[in-house]
Amino acid sequence: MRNYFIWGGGLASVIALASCAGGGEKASQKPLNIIHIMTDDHSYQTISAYGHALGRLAPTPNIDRLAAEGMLFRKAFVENSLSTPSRACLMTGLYSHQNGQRQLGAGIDTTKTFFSELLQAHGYQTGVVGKWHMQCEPKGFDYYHVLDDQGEYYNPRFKSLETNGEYVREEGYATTLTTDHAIEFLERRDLEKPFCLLVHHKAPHRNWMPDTKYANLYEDVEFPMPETFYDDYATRCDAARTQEMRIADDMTMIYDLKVDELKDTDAYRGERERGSWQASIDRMTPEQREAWMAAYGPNNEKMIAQNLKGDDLVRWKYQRYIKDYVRCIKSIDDEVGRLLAYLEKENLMDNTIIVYTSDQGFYMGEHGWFDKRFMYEESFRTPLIIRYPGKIEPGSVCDALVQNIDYAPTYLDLAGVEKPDEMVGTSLVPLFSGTTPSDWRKYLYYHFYDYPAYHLVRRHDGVRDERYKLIHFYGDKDEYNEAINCNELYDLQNDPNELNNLYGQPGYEEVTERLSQRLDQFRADLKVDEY
Ligand code: SGN
Ligand code: CA
Repeated sequence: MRNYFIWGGGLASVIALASCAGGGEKASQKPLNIIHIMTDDHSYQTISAYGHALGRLAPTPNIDRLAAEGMLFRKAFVENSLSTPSRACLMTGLYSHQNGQRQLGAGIDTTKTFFSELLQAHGYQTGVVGKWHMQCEPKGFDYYHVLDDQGEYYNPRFKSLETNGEYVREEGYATTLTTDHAIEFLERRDLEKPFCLLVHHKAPHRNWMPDTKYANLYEDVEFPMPETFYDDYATRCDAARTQEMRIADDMTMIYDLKVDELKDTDAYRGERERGSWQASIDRMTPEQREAWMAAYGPNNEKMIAQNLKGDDLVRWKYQRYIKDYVRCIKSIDDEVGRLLAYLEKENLMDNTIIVYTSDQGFYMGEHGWFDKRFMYEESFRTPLIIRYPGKIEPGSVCDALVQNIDYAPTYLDLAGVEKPDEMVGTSLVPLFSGTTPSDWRKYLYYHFYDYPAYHLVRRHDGVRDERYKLIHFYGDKDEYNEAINCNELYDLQNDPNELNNLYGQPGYEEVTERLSQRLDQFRADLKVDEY
């Protein structure tokens, strides 16, 4: 299938004008451009604007600048905390069971309209760079320069119209190269038309490989472990006990934690781990490999000499994991800064809305975990920052419940394009004023389907309101686990760490009934076909 279009094709130039409310004469005259920056697995805990302890130790000044000049969303969520499903929500404005992309490797219904197609048809120049990861070709883009599947950190392969859709290796670090291609799109654009550009970084996805220039950054910093690191899952359903995403048990010494020196010992978890790691190292140029080993070698030797065991080893794992992760974030932040500097130089800051988000949240050791998938806050939530001069008050904060199905309607709204009837998400534009409309959604629906699969997180759906969350885990017995049909209820106000499952506890009958009814209503209204 080749659904992409030729660069600069002559299309109707129905362009949206930025409204002049507070925007000044200059902004009102220029068409509105859209830049959607989306990282992969970036936790809000590691963006300093969110005020978390990790973000304070590893600051992100350029991303913070977007928040200082725009709006920080503190209750932004995904519908299905996994890459391809999340990207399908972004492109279609539909829930997973509606757009077909329920699991990581299966599904997109390509007959569904992508917002990029509608923007393109209304005169926007559209581009996507970096991690596309949809299970179909880029659809509705004049320009694409995308990574193969998850992409690689070093010397990754990209495909584009220029390579006739063939993947070609490019030398460099993924985060930098992705920004290069974003700037390339901007350089080549038709100055007469507005643009919409999706800048989708691979970082900080597993296995968290930093640029060699940052391989030693934060080495002497001790990052605090989250309060819930040693969660014993006492009040929960079995799902929390049977997952395979624990830092202590499931994070691997070689591929994840980069102790190359152990690859010929009993520490490696089999050929898959060794193979994945070897492939990452083999991709490097001799210079990159040398710089890499120069940074990791001495630190690894130091750790090996200590012969760490038990909890000491777990704590070392945590430090190595967080450090590599925030090293990747450092490059992301630099490259956001480079993109902003380019927009400034090109005088595009006034008439471009800039959105910063991630395809989902991530566990930074909360509940002992890495990865995502669960409906607990750290992975259900995602960072979201929007800068829109003249329309959004600098330094503002939004606490309305928003979700990744809302991006497509928002971008259509900003471009003055009517939202198709089937799109279920809601435009975020009314929130930009700083006041939440009284009829704004009071409940969010979540649904995770990717089981049995990597990390073995059971299927579940649920609802969340301002204060409470109800989760229902379901599934038959299989070769990995017993059958599950189990509920959890959390009071996020009194128990923000979600440690105390209140389902079935006396005193919670009313709230349980209310949330159960709402969950049933979502399932019926949205025609959900499994739960
Ligand atoms: C890979 C990772 C998993 C991760 C999925 C989904 N394993 O399979 O840890 O959960 O991607 O991530 S790895 O050994 O290949 O690194 S997602 O961001 O694409 O949803
Ligand atoms: Ca992801």
